[in-house]
Amino acid sequence: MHDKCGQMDVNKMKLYTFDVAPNPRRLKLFLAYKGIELETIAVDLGKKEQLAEGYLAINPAGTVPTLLLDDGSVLTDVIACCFYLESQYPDKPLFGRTDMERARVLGWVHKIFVQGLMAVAEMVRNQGDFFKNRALPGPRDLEQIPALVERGKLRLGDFYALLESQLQGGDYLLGDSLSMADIDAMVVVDFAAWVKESIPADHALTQAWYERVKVELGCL
Ligand SMILES: N[C@@H](CCC(=O)N[C@@H](CS)C(=O)NCC(=O)O)C(=O)O
Repeated sequence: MHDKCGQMDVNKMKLYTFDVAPNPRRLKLFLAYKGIELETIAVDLGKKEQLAEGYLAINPAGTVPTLLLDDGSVLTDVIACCFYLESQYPDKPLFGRTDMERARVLGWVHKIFVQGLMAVAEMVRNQGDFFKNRALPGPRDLEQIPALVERGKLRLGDFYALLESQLQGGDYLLGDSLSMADIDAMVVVDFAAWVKESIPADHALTQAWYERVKVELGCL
């Protein structure tokens, strides 16, 4: 829907999501920080609602979140949803203020997804009954590979080392202000708690950063 000035009314969007899962949580924290309210429809992953025919017709990948725009466009990746919403709601920027800052935030968001979130996902999904035959998200059944739990743990250790090293440069991952990179990295730390992993005790900069970001995002 467009208003009289031809602007798209972004509040007519619908968000399909399941707040406790890590990717939806990235988006939830982004929305909360920026004060964006959207109509939200819960897709219960515990009940495998993401695999229901009706939902797959909207997002064939069978993942959450999915952002459905008023014109029928669909965005199925957190980074795409956030990047789009940032352009519609520029206040309290989470992707920097200049082209170079935007590029740096995107680079870190990518790194955190691949090296952090995927490392923990390897650990979470390749053990236990809940993810039996569901080792990757989406409609395809895939067997667990227990060796990936150990590999995920090693990768997570490298990820924590990366955070500690980056935080030598400032209070936040990209200098002196909060960005999407901080939200994503905090979500990875909390996701790792699902498999009883935490920030190593000797990573003082990361410990302090985690507490700071939690307060700033109202996650107490
Ligand atoms: N490409 C998506 C990935 C989203 C994703 O993997 N979401 C998980 C929840 S964290 C999911 O929907 N899992 C469904 C399943 O396990 O079948 C994004 O970046 O947002």
